[in-house]
Amino acid sequence: MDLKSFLIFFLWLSFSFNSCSTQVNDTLFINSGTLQTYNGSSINYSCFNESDAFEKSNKVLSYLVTDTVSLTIINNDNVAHLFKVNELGVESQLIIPGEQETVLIHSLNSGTFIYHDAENFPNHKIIGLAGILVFRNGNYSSFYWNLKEIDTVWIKDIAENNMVSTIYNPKFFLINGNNNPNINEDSLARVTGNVGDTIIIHVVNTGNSIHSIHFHGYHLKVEQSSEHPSHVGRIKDTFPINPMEVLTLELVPHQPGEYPVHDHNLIAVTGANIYPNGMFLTMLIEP
Ligand SMILES: [Cu+2]
Repeated sequence: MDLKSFLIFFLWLSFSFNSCSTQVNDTLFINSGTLQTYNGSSINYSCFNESDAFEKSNKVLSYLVTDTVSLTIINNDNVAHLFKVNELGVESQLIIPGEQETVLIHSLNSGTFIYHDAENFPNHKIIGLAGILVFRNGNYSSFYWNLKEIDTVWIKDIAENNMVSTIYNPKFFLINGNNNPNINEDSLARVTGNVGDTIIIHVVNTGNSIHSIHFHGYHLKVEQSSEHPSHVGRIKDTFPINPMEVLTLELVPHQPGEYPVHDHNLIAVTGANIYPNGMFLTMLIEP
């Protein structure tokens, strides 16, 4: 490219970037609270929430690829935290208790990402601090699954000694902090739509175990796989996902009905050894 063409290209690039980029301001609050299990125990848990009220699910951050996001993270906890998105090179300053930090986030490509607390890693992630970040090309029907299993002994070990026992034995299996049967009340998780719709499911694994999601009734297409880019385009019904991996899946339902979707690793459809529980919900597709 000669100098003149380069300058024209550069001016075009600056113009298109400036004219399309939108500044978006957003806020996350780091809160600590408790998760209630179905069998009555309370688990200490922390999340990135949208207000200073503790919620058991990390806020889904969803933006357009044309957005430049100024995200302020407020630490309501009594220990320091650090906000990080590995794939986008985003990392905050250390956020000390009672203080806040702001990061700028921008992605040239659409996709699903994990944001998490990188301070005292992985302990702060284990106690809950990891959520879904999406950059999208437009508005479409989207659902969000943050898969995470919980070993209550590890949570207690971290609270008391800031370290974990060597044996990992999770008993609770959650999607967005919920488990079967109440999981179907989570409108971010429960897939609903009509035959012929294009439905995107953003799946992240913020736990420590491998999960393998099995869809009944439909085959889905891999749109993005952070660990296995060569799987993009594959159409199938079971999707293994490693810890800290993300998947973007496309579903175009060909038939109406209510079909189950669940972890094929069957320990994950239990809760404290009782079945059915855990990562097990249904999809409702109307004609
Ligand atoms: Cu199945």
